[in-house]
Amino acid sequence: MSIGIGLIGTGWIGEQHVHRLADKVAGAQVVAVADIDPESAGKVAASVGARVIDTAERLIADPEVEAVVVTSWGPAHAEQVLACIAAGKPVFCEKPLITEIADGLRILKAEQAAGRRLVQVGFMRRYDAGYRQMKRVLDAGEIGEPLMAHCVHRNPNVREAYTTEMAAKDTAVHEVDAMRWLLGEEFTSVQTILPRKTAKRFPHLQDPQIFLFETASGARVDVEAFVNCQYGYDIQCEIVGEEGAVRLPDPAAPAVRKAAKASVEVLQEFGDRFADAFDVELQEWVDRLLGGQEPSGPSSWDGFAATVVVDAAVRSLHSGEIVPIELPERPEFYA
Ligand code: NAD
Ligand code: ISE
Repeated sequence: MSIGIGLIGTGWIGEQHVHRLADKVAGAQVVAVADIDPESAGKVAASVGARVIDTAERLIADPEVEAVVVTSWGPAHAEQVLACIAAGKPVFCEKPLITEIADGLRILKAEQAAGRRLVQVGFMRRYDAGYRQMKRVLDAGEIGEPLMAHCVHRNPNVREAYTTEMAAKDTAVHEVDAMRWLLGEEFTSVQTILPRKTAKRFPHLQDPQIFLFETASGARVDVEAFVNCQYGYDIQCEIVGEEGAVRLPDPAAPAVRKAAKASVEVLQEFGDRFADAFDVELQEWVDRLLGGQEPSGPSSWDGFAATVVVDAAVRSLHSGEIVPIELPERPEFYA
């Protein structure tokens, strides 16, 4: 048994997900792709024997497409997800679910009106083995009540099109989701702190940035986003509780001892660091759909809440002030 998948947006991650779905995920068949760049769509479609459909709207309506993966650029996500909900088709949407808060409210309303969960958001860290181990330790109460968390998100470098606001919206948004999930509570305020800028950046960019969050229980979470660190793709996380601390393990790698040094390779790409997490994320999504179940991963509410949080971080970036984070009450539908 397999499910027919249509994918919208055949860029960097779209192409990776197409191959993941075609070659690794059991029970998935990529039947069609769409992209505003027909050349890109044609190339990716040909590599897996899928059809090219000329618009996202027609792909969503296509009878062979039973579920949709959205990997277009962020500002296009909301309308494409809303069209999937209107068509009653499950949709896996890469982060961010939305770029405008008003669109998030429209998605929450439409999905609740549909009466069942149709949307899953691509926050893949929830599927990473190391983060899942941390979650088990926290949920078992092994370190007592969490008091503080220290997170590091470093990329070796970024494209010139990467803007200062993307440090929150595109990069630290992963920590926002991961920490909401690990701690099981919402953020209530944020302050964006701007350290000395690295010389190894495009001139328009403020890099690095530090986000200092407070949670509803008063825990503090600091997130360093440093996207031109040069040396590799490095994700660190430590949660400190009343009785102990838990730290995200680094990916397993052999330690080499040579020429008076002991060294471990640092990965260079997020595609490599989270390859297994992406596989598990899509496999679990497909398994749920094939089993006739609603998706169990990050929901529309999670996608909405993450954007509300990073939106406040961007306001703090501009004002320098501590900015309160005001989330409406979570609907029972997403409990
Ligand atoms: P990209 O620019 O390489 O690809 C985006 C593709 O979408 C392009 O081919 C573009 O032509 C197409 N597109 C844009 N608007 C469209 C529309 N209206 N209809 C159809 N196609 C459209 O970008 P990317 O790096 O692949 O990122 C895509 C999305 O995935 C972004 O939202 C990004 O944040 C997310 N992403 C997530 C992760 C992760 O770690 N989970 C990593 C990378 C990217
Ligand atoms: C990118 O969009 C991602 O999602 C990566 O996981 C992140 O590390 C990077 O900073 C973002 O630009």
